[in-house]
Amino acid sequence: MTAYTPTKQDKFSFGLWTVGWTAQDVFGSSSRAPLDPVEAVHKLGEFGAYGVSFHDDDLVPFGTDGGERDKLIARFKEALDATGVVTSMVTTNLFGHPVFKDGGFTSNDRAVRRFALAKVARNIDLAAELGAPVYVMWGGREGAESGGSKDVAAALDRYKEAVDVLCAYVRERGYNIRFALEPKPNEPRGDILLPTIGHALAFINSLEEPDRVGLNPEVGHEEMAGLNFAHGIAQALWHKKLFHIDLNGQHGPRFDQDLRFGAGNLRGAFWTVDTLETGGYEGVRHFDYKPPRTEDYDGVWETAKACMRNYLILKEKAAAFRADAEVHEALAAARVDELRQPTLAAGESLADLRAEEYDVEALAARGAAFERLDQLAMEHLLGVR
Ligand SMILES: [Mn+2]
Repeated sequence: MTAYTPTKQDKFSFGLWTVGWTAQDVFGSSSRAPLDPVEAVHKLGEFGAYGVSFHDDDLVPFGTDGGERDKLIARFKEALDATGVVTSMVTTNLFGHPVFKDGGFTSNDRAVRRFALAKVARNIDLAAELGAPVYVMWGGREGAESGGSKDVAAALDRYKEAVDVLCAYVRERGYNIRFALEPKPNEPRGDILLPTIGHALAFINSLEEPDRVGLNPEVGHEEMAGLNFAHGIAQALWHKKLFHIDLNGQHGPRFDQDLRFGAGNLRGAFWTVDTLETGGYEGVRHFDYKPPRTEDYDGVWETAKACMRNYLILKEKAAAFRADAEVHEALAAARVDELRQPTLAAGESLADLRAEEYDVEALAARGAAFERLDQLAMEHLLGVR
């Protein structure tokens, strides 16, 4: 249906590592041949994507230097120019190479930490050159499998040191780049530092330049921890820290499935889109998923198109829910607007509340009327309203 055809105004973006994942997993080798980043840009542009994102190593294989590196970057830029696709985000791979087996910023090995910072700084220069407004930090290897191996307080000191040093670098260079931390509870490490949106928000408050740093929450990462993603991003928005987002699908607490957006927890995806569309989020709608190992490249492109299509379908459903007169009645019956009213009136103090007579039994007997409201949302999602 043409109504769900994405355009650049929808601001959809994909990691090169998503469609380019060759599908090796813990139990098996690659099921797809490597994808040329230039082909990925052309395909995604053709489908209506606005941007692409990449890890340094997605574009320039680890260890490639000098003239070869320049050549790879130059042909990538040509693809961007030819398609009008922009670099919407850049990040660093501090997890793939065995040198990062105990992390990058928080490795016990100081020499590894120094190499990690140098690797990030080099790639920040490339991000600035390509005009990427957001630089993501996913510390997938920053963590531990065992209790005694990691001094968590020292690790957080080093994490803070790394982010502070990089904030200062961006400021000194005059780069128009903001950082976004990506929380994840586990996988590949047994336990990862900054495991949830809440942990990362608290960490940001300890930084030297907290205004330069926000979040890049991912649907599956929060749902792996059994958390409500829509609530998580609503809180991130409340703190003005939702700098970027990773959309994908997950079936509850289990391994990181990285399904296409909309698969897995469909009701969660509905509220996620509703929160993004009504909560003042202005960044890209970025997909970070992995086309399943079963698929060839025809299947890969189906999943990429489906991520955008599912977002647009859910956006339409959420808007219809918000415009429905019966929903307005149900919202009023559920006192949803009343929560926006301050608990104390202007000029009142706690003494006024203590002096008031409350009919507690009557208040307790009052129904909340939430189920009718939720059923209306479900019926919009099911397509019967
Ligand atoms: Mn991600």
